[in-house]
Amino acid sequence: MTATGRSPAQEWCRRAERLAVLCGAGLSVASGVPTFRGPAGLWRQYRPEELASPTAFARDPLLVWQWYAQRQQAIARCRPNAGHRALAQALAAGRRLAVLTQNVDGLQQRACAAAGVEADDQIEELHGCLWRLRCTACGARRMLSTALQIDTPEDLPRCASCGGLERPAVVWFGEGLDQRLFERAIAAARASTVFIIAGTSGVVEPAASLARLCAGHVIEINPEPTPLSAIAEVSIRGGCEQFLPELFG
Ligand code: BJW
Ligand code: ZN
Repeated sequence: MTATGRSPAQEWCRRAERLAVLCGAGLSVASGVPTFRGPAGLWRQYRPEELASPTAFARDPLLVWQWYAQRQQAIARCRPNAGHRALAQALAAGRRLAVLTQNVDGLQQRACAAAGVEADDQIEELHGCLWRLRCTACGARRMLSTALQIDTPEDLPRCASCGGLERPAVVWFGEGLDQRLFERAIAAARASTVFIIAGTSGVVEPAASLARLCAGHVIEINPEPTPLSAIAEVSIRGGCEQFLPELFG
């Protein structure tokens, strides 16, 4: 604690000229969205690594689409939590904050919309969004407003312009991140004077390495240690839903 009654990490965040937050699945746990690598990360008998790949989609698009449709249905019932809201409120207050999210659930955007923030230029969806589709044949994109229900091959989503098979517009293993978006994320990480690693296992590259680009204070929020704990000046062993509001309070 400092003389103000705030922790050093709270003081850094309060005074930071430029903040960046790298978000992971842990941020959405309090909303009811399972993490990837925890015990609840399994779907049927598959690990996410076996489904989130271009090879898996080419081999069995029905299986992969059923996984995404089921996740869409579950996420549609979830609400943003206090962690998402703390970031949205900081953006609404005009903080220079870059939200670099690996999450594809769209909950941060919903929190921002609820706070009246149009922050498209401050939220980078590093791994895409499972509410967006992209045609595998012509590349046309569209947004979904409701979750898909996929039982048979006839239910697979098809492109309105060319009839091609659509896929979720997310980044699978072995696929590159959108280059311009990732360059903006690199610039935000380099420019940040405080960098918060919020609810990520820090094992998926290149997103994890963004945390290494900050020359200022690095703070981690995670109930468990991760490979990124070693570069964090402070590791807060707890949930984002409690500690993001505290850091931004
Ligand atoms: C809480 C909490 C609470 C719980 N509060 N916290 C360098 C070295 C080695 C390998 C590579 C490398 N560079 C690239 C690679 C290959 C690969 C990779 O990283 N592999 C490693 C896993 C070994 N990377 C790629 O393939 C990337 N592409 C790429 O690099 O392209 C260039 C290239 C091409 C070809 C060859 C080589 C290079 C793309 C990665 C795309 C990742 N996509 C996914 C799926 C997205 C779509 C979907 O959702 O279905 O993204 S995988 C999955 O992992 C998802 C997540 O965004 C990502 C990160 O997971 P995250 O968010 O950290 O979740 P968890 O579950 O792991 O952790 C949750 C954490 O929360 C835990 O720590 C809990 O303790 C904590 N927690 N409650 C706070 N309340
Ligand atoms: Zn098409």
